[in-house]
Amino acid sequence: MLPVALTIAGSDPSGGAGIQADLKTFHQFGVYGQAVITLLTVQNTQAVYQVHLLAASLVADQIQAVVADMQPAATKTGALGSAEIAEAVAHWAQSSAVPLIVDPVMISTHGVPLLSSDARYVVKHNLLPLAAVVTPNIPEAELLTGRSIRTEDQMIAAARDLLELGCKAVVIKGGHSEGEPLDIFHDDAGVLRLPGRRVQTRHTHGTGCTFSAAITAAMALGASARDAAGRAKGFLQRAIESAPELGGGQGPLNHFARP
Ligand code: PXL
Repeated sequence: MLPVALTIAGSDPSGGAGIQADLKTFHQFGVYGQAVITLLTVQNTQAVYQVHLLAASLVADQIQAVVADMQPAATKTGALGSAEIAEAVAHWAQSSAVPLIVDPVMISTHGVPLLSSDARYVVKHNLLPLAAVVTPNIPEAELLTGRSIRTEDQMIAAARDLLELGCKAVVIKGGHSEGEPLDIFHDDAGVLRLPGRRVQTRHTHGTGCTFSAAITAAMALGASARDAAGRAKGFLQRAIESAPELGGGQGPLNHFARP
């Protein structure tokens, strides 16, 4: 049977981030994608011009409609916008038995907020405890833990703080650090270092969405969180290295990269 994965996230009409990146990534991994929209952005590779949140009830209704008909094998969340939407998603996730990957998206590539501060509280206390994997970048991990993160030891300490909230695994993405990027995977079996190679490029739009979508797809195919994180890391490296150089700003990755 074709595995199904569900993304609950914002729309990026330029196709590089949000649900569009998630669906392309699911497809590239051979997984059928369902997509529930939480918010609409008006953006291209150069700027975000508008953000419109959907009503929380409309998000909840979309989820009910698709999962009642086709059970996903894994689910991910991206930009959630408001506390009401985050609560609706967490409420549903409590009754879902499949792995939940939470990408705690807070700002867009261009620095526009995609999560209010009261919604951040809901994500931290209602959604993270339900997650199989949480994938913050360094600024997001700093906001979620209140720690300043500069070193590998600080990344590990932040990952431990997040594990204490109840999630099963954490990947702190090191792309925002100086030098060669190092991601830290941490679960109850310990730390797995995921080193990468820094690519000198401006085409990094949608890296976080694509990474968490790749983890979700790999888990829908039956991989453990640990194996899924390793596979996602390889896919991301190749997708950044072969980015198609589209658009006049921060362009998309190559979603045709080898999974
Ligand atoms: O990568 C974070 C992100 C998530 N969701 C949407 C986005 C972005 C970044 O631009 O546009 C809709």
